[in-house]
Amino acid sequence: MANDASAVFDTLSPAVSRGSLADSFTPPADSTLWRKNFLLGAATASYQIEGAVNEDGRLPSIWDTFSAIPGKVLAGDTGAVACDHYHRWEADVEMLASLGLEGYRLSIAWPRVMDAAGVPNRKGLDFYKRLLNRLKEKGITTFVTLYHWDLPQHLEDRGGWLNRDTAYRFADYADLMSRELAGTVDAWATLNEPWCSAYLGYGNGHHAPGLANDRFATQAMHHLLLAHGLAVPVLRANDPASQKGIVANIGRGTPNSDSAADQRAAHLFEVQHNAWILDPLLKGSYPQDLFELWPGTEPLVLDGDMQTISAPLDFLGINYYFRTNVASDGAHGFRDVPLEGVERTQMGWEVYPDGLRDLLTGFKKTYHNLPPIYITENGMASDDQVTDGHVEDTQRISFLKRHLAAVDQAIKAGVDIRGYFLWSLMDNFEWAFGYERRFGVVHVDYSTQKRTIKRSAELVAKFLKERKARA
Ligand code: IFM
Repeated sequence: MANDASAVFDTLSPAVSRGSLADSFTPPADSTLWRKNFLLGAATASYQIEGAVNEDGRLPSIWDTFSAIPGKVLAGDTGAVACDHYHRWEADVEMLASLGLEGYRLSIAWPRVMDAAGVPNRKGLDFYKRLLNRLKEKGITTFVTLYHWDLPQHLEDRGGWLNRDTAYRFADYADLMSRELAGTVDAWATLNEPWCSAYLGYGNGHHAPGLANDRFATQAMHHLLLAHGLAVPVLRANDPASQKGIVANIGRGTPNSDSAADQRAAHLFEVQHNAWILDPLLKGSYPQDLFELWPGTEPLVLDGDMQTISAPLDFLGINYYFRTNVASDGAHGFRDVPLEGVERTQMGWEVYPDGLRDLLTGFKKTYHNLPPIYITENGMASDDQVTDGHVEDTQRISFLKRHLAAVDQAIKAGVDIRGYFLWSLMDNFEWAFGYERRFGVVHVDYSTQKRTIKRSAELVAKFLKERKARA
């Protein structure tokens, strides 16, 4: 599976070659991460890296519209060029392979592959066919997300995720993609982080399409989950050999004190962030305390919807970044109480690896039918600079090491975790934060599009090379 990483090792920075940091990154001998079948890869998403928004028949997405509105995205950035991956994909695949990364999670831009009447756009489809075929040639396992937030604008013009019909249009899109790409995709994820699409897009307006209404958020969430449920059997029929799943962002909420009220607040936080997604998928019902929190926000659910949504999954993708410390709030059940003196990233997010372990082990207890898990995103943003051709992203190295250790602990506690994807392969368009926040293990100079492999990626590659040699 892994490729010859010699291209990277020839250029390892001196300190890595000498060993100290490298030795400290390498997992202990008894770590489950040494298992050859534990997939280690990296992830990206279409709008965040592709650019070429007006090329080869791509239609506008809600993010093109939203980012063009002054004040919506930091520094007025847009994804119009991004990492120019649409033109540089071949070199980017070489880079991925040279790092020895075994898996690549990418997403398809819905507005690139079909028009408003559902007619396929051959040029857009061919881009993904070339990309996926090349990844297969390189022996890289492919995880493809159908929807990572770039809804075609023509669908938003008809109500977007507030319109039930969008769920059926999504199933048509899944049908086209799985007929066209069958055989090149190892795992399909229907949606990335429906919580974010619903709450940031329709609940508080921080993301496209920029609407802010609690009732909108819950209805959008229901339609997103319905879209997922409608797509799963379509994917199964068209591409039976692949795995089918969905990607959820999960949040750890810990109580600010031992008081019963704060304990309840932390519970409600996790209901709102986690059970809101996982209960409908795995239990076929919405958690009722959710609507007690926000009376009157129940979505309209039609007969049969919950059965559709809870279609069996082959895998569950989990994205984890930070924890939130919460206290009781008379009005809404919980409020965020940021802790002082804790380690934070460029996003201001607290670094809290135990949260990943604790959530995963908790899910195993709560959901008797928990499918195999892939950590489909984990990583951090830092203000990385290139100095003498190198990027010393020390905090990220430590972050990754500690989160991988948390994954190992969860596996040892009995959770079936099959792989881990770094977010992200390269610095990219971080939504409302534009290009300022750098999540990549590869640095991108946006003025030249030069890629520079950061120290963290070198160390991951070194570990993968060592693991391959031991196999
Ligand atoms: O960049 C995003 C990604 O698109 C979805 N998950 C969280 C990442 C970091 O914010």
